[in-house]
Amino acid sequence: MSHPASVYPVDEAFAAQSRYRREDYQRLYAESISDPEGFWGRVAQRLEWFKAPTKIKNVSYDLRDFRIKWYEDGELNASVNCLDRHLATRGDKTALLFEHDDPNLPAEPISYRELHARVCRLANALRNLGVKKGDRITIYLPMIPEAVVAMLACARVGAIHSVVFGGFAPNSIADRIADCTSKLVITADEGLRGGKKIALKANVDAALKLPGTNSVETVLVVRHTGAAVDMQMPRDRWYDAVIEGQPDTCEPERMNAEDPLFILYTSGSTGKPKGVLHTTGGYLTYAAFTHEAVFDLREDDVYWCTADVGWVTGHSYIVYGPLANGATALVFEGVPNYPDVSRFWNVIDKHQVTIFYTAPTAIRALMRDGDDPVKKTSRSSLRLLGTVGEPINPEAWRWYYEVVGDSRCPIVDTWWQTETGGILISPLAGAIDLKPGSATQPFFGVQPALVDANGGELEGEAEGNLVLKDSWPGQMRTVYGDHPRFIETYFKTYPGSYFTGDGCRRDADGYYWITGRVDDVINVSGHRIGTAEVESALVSHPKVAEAAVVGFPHDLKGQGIYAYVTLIAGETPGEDLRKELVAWVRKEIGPIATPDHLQWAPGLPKTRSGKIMRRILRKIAENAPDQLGDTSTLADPSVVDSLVNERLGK
Ligand code: 6R9
Repeated sequence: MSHPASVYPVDEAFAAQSRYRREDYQRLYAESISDPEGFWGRVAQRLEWFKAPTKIKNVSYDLRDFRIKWYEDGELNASVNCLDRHLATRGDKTALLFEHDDPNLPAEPISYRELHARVCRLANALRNLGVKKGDRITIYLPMIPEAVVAMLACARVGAIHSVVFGGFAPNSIADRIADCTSKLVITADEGLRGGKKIALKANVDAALKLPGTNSVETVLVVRHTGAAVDMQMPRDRWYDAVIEGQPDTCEPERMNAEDPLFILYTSGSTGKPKGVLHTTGGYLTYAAFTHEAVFDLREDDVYWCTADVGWVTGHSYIVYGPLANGATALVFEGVPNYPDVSRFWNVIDKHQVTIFYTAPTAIRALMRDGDDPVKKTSRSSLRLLGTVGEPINPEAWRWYYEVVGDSRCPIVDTWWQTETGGILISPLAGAIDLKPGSATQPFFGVQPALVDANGGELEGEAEGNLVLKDSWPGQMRTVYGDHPRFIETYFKTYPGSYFTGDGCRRDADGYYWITGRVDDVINVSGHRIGTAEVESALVSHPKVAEAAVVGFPHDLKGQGIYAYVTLIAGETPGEDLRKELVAWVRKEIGPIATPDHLQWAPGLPKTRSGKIMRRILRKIAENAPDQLGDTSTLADPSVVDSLVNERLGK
């Protein structure tokens, strides 16, 4: 590297109190690799099992004999681990601390005892509605306590939840319902974010009019804003009414460790989102253990992860990890800039938050407003900061460290994926020196490697594609309903390894620096959007003949969405149509997929075999026409000139 990255050595005061110090990390990491059975067998003892596992790891990435199983003869229930287990010792401890969108509404602390009762009531209601072990339930809720209650109630009765982010539009909801044939949907009248209302129930109504959604028998509606909504009887039921009078205890379903816990849809290289399936024993063990180790959790911490439960970060590090650990987790309905840009810091002071975990995109946005909105708050309760979702640029890292954390709090930059269930590469703050922009070192049991395009492993200082050479308990087990796609996507590119889809550099100290996706996935504000999804939304518009979508560097979002659109013959490009197409994509997929740029393309650069050359489109979008590289293999190289001229406004 031309200029060595700065190093922030382990803070000795922090290390003195932390769970893992340098020598612990080295010793335990070595143990976890040389004796995975012994290591993960011991870790699993942190959970409460109906039947403790005797078989720990049963994994083969060999395509002729492929299997991923952890704790396969163990039996447990995730909700028991997150609730019942704490009643004797932590019954009155706050499990969830709910902070409304509106800062003037009182925060609501929910104790472990109360949360247990709420989950049991809903679980009983679900059973009464005919829900059985293995049934799929779609949850489309705002960030309110009922979202957590709904997830845990599913887990209690053995139903597989599929949480759909509240920012998705009816089409996306319908696709996700159809793919897993959900029997029941849990939603709310409306969501509320930054004072703006989101018509959740109306979106569900629209989704259920779309083909493929007949499996849904019941829609439970949480009354949240109190807005009037259409209730279609007997399908739609008020949440309050169905839990009314239900007992506050409920027999948990005995689940095998490898029984599914949830499905979470995520974007991949192809048009159709993948239903990432996680199972019970391995996932919960991994979420709980990583949460405790990476965040250096202590009994009296007030832990706040700003993610939404619609994403995997919300699943593992708002719900399952923290609650399995008996922690106090803040649940925040709002947004960072409402009612003003001090909201995060005010909430931290108000609830004396000690651990704060957010996304680089939020940090960059808040950094733009300067130091004053931060400095007028105290933040003295904070002791550890974290980031997740995308690479953090060193400038934002330093601002987070110096201004938000007053140069007192270590930052854990945690790299992981929906597929991995939990954090795989991250500092342990008492053990590993920090470097701004690097996720640093692998967690226990995790074996990252870098490979070149031919699959050859790169040693030492190198840059390549990031693979993982062995399994960990939190690994996804399949793509719901499409096991061949699971194998194809993750295990065929580099035989014998799991392919992450990320590019990565390893420096001379063995630190890992994620460089971003190497597939056709765009990371917009930490959310994964498949280029193919946006393309198919665009071409479904009657005036569009063809579309190509790429990512481009964006100051706030990390990456933005850049769409090239070819209209059908006879249609004229214009500002109105541009707006119409952008609105169309929002309507088809949801606001998170809104294109930032839409450029008219009389033609797209294609190879002679008709493949769109995205590499070239990316360079044009980046405004780097001098870096287009070889265009001689194109069927019609002149297409490129016209796109470049249009981009440069010539
Ligand atoms: C947890 C989550 C996964 C993709 C992943 C990578 C990017 C996540 C990162 C990071 C650099 C980090 N990513 N954390 N890149 N540094 N600390 O975000 O899951 O939504 O599935 O996204 O996000 O590209 O492959 P998911």
